[in-house]
Amino acid sequence: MSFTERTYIMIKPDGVQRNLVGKIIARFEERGYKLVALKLVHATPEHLEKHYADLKGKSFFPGLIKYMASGPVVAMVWQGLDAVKTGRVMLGATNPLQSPVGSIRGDYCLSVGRNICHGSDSVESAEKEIALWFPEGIVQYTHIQEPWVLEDN
Ligand code: DAT
Ligand code: MG
Repeated sequence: MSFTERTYIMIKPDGVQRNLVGKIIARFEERGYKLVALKLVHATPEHLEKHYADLKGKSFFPGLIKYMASGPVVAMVWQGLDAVKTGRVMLGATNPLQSPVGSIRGDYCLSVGRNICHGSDSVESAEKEIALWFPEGIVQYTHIQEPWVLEDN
């Protein structure tokens, strides 16, 4: 577990259309994570097929790509202690109906095919996803809250 672990978090087109961008960003800010990259992007199907390459062949894959390409997404990288695993806990389960209240999916959505957000499932996937969505690199800066959030950092 690293203080500087990074995860790729994405607000999907339904999250953008439903005006949930600010609320989702606020959860990561308030938890103590550091925003190190962010952009609004209308991704092509080809780009999304790379992002979801491990799901190619699943029956829902074509619908997933169509949904993800249907409007802009907010692509972000958040950094901090245990960012990958804790980020997934903050999102909730893949199926929103199985997501606890208090998680993002548990509070804001109902359907697996409209589950408003994405989070990397491992440090290795996070590295690949960050390279795919931010080939220009992430932003380096000192965040003034760090010593107030992380002990002995
Ligand atoms: P997660 O997004 O929780 O990492 P995943 O990587 O297994 O889940 O799947 C990626 C997305 O694909 C998921 O957020 C929604 C969609 N999806 C997964 N399983 C599905 C299913 N059984 N039916 C419809 N869409 C599904
Ligand atoms: Mg996944």
